[in-house]
Amino acid sequence: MSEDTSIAADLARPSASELEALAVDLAVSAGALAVQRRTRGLQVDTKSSVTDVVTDVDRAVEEFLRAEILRFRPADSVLGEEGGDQRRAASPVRWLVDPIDGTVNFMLGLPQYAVSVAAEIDGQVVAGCVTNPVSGDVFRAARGHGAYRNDIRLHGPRMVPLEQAVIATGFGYDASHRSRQAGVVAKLAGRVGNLRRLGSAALDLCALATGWVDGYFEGPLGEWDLAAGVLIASEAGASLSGLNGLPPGPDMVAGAHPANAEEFFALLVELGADEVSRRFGES
Ligand code: 2AM
Ligand code: CA
Repeated sequence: MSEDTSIAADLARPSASELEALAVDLAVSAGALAVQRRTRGLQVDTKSSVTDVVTDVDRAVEEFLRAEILRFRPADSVLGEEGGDQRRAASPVRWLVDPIDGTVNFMLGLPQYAVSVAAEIDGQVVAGCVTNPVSGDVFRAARGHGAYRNDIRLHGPRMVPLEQAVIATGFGYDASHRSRQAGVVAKLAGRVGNLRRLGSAALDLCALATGWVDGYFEGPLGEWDLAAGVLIASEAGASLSGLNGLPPGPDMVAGAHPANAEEFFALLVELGADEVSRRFGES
């Protein structure tokens, strides 16, 4: 390969650490934009149901992210919650962005929402950043290089028996699906230490990475909700699964300390968490 060709190949195939650095810049700037725009008031619309909301700020922040990605890396593809999949064949890199994860919290003013930015190479997530622009927390990871919260290395959740474990989960926007999810959670409540429902899947996964919760499960989610958070939790040392031997994905994400993950995942299957998630797609 000539020197010119190999330089071109390097540009087309960036390292995970380069993509992580760009993800951090993008997510931090986008978070600042969300906070600043919120002070001007919000225009709220609904999507799949009356409780599935989107604000003009979600759309503006996604537009900002798409424009910035294309400014730095014009050949890359971008998938975003509000703007859909914009495919370009020229680069192996695809970005997955959620401009605001926890939109209901954002609308209410509850300071638990995030910007999530992840980058895939050839379909594998290699870098990600989740920021909570109100608390100032910046969670990030590059595949093979560990996970960090504001430059503090993360080591994942505690190893505690399930009867002591604090488990986070989330509920969907469809009312009948939410009732079925609550049925699983009602049974789970008596089998684990306690429950948390914080309202942002991306931040829940970062809480798992940090050890602020001992376990997490939720499904279905959007790819943009989970891409960065799953990498951050995995790089911190948590075990992530989609249940029944499947990898974590939009149907289901579950995570815990490796030493009690199998027991936790088996309990979720026993309680029907996987069925509830799957049935949502059929309803
Ligand atoms: P959002 O705020 O970006 O919409 C709430 O439990 C969490 O799950 C939030 O991260 C929310 O993302 C996400 N969520 C809830 N229902 C969802 C659905 N049907 N599809 C995708 N994400 C969903
Ligand atoms: Ca969102």
